Amino acid sequence: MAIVTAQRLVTIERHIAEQEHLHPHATGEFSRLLRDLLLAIRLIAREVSRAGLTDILGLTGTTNIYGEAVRKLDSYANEVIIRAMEPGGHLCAMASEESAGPIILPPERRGKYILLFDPLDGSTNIDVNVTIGTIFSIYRRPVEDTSREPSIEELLQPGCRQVAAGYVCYGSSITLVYSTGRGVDVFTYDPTLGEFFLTVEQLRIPRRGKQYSINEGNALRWDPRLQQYIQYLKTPSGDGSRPYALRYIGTAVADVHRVLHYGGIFMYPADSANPNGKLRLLYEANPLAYLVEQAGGRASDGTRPILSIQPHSLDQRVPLFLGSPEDVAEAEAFLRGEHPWQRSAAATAL
Ligand code: P6P
Repeated sequence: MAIVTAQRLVTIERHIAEQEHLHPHATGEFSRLLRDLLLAIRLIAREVSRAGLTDILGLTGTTNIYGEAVRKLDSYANEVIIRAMEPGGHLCAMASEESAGPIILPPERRGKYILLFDPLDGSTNIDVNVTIGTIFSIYRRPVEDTSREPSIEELLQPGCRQVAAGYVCYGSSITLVYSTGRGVDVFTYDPTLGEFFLTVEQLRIPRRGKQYSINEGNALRWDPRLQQYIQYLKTPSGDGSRPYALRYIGTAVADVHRVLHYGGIFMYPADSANPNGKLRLLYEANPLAYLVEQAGGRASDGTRPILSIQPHSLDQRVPLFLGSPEDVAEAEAFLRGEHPWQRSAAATAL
């Protein structure tokens, strides 16, 4: 499916302004929130692009709340986003995968939005120049009352309540992909101008792809029906639609970015060692699922739509299957044990 590149010379600021009049209750506050976030993204992009030249690679010598080693760029990105967003008065709260608990804004700077983010996804890839990313998710506060401190329940909204979500890929080029509920648009950063230009308008994911993305190193720990699905993808078919190619970068943002453009399926499933998978529902799965669905794709935990899941904690993990609608539906059929191939001789030979 041809990717329609944008024909207009539109910066993201112009795009946000154009979208603003489309929002039923546009007050400009949402636009200003996005502009504050863009400042943080520009600062992170600058540090990522010169990480090898400044003393910002490597470890901080500290660990995060999950006991994982924190890298300098992780910590930098987290601080930059928090500091860029605090003064604007658009948020009542924010929460980061890299922070111990939610950051509640004081009454004098308390707005109606909630920002959840993963400041730097794929940080184990930082020191070897492999694509990493920032993921963000924006909700409205259920009840606007600046006098009342936001409760944790207000941050635990299902992904279907997102008003916007996006990610940035810091790779061969710096790409911002975001949606405010009217499809997905892609912007490419020109560091010489400090501008994000619209490069793909209304991105649509192919109905089916020919690539699958999963960490095969965990294969022996998978559910047998998932093993059957992966074997099915590897088994040549008469019509040439299989085998699929395996592509796995180890940064969810990068793997999902490829699936959004080329189609196919990205999976981080549960396994015998990780009963809920590895990826965070609020900071990774929800924003990525929102974008994939806005592009015409499908995202589930293997049985339920990701965006329908009621979160019970900020850092909960969830199995993730997302990508082309036909591929994800096929994976779900295998997980239910209902795919015809599972009854064939090939499958029983496993
Ligand atoms: P594994 C990066 O650390 C991350 O959180 C995701 O971006 C990525 O998809 C996943 O972990 C990779 O995990 O276990 O395959 O190394």
